[in-house]
Amino acid sequence: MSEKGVFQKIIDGEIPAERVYEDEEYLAFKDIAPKAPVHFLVISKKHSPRLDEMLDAEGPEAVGGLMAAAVRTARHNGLTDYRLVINVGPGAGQEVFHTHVHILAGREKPLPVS
Ligand code: D5M
Repeated sequence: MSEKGVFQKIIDGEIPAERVYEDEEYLAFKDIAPKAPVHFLVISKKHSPRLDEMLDAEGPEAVGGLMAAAVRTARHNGLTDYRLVINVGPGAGQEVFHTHVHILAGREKPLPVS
């Protein structure tokens, strides 16, 4: 069995995170190294390493569900204008292999995340 990843440890409460949204299926928390004044990460509690694998294993509903959770997180935190970023694969800058959506806000043109 593979070692538990950092985001799974956050879900399980084994390492701290500043939670900004949570429901039965999804969790959002502040990025530890923010690239914009507001920088949240949104994850599904059901582990999937990367977005393309999520699509293959769980179907488009899972991908749509994650995006909807990102919008709910933004609304829940009073954001109306923000950028959503998903890095898919190490060549695109993905470092944590638990599919996540970055929410970036508070700067006119948030920088790419990588
Ligand atoms: O983004 C992975 C992101 O995960 C990166 O912006 C840092 C963030 N990160 C890593 N560890 C933590 C913890 N422990 N709390 C909060 N945020 C964290 P990627 O798209 O994979 O490059």
